[in-house]
Amino acid sequence: STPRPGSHGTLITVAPTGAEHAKSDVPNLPVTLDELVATARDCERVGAAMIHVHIRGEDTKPTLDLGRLKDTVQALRAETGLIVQLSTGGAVTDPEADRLRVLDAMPDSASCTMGTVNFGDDVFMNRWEFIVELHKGMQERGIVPEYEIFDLGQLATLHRLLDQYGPPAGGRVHVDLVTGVPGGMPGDAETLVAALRLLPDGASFSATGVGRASLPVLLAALSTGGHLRVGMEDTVSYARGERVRDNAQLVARAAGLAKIAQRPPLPVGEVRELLGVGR
Ligand code: KMH
Ligand code: ZN
Repeated sequence: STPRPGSHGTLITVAPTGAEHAKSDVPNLPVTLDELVATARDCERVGAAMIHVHIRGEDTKPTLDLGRLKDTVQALRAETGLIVQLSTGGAVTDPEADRLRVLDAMPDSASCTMGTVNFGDDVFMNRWEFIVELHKGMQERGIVPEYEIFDLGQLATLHRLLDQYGPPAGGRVHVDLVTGVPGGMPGDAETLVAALRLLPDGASFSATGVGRASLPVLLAALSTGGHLRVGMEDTVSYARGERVRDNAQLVARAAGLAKIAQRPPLPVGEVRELLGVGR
């Protein structure tokens, strides 16, 4: 079969913070700008090329404050060579208007979830009209989307979006398969393979497994030409009974396994080409 785009090497994205873990439960979670920049530098050093960013306020709670988002993009650009992807998913409680406004921080890339999904005890809302607004907002601003897929039907929505509203900024389609969320698709190799059959032609993909799905999905992604997303947004346990020390520990493990799979971490320049991200 045709190799997937960029599949001679591996894009490693780090998702260091997320919106779900409380700093009080996970004291080593990066929540300040200094902590985020330090983590980003460490992760870049061991093989990450992109960072998926959720930020926190002074109170350590998730925020979509535009000024803070702009400062974060600027600091990450100044201090690292990483591709900066802001989350438009935010926290499950964030209003649509705030999530759309994230685009005004002008990141290189932004996440764009392809449908509503039960999310543990909560609901992560993504109405069709909202998805269209996000997609168009990114087209207008030249921001490259990463389409987040939590369940198989969301890939059908991605086809509908591209058919009706055309290709994203940058002209490439990149999908992140987020598995193992309670309410979404399970984190196992069989489900990953089922998802791949539904990808748009020529699309690249990364995969992530939440919690204990982390390693099985990482290995399945490596063996199917996919890319990787790892980080404390998705996993705070490194092994049974062992907490993650820091994000770089997860990136280093992913990079090591990617090398063993003969698909070493892609340098940022190649990832920019792969995703159609300029600078
Ligand atoms: N925090 C989740 C509700 C994204 O970043 O785009 C949504 C999420 C997806 O993390
Ligand atoms: Zn996220």
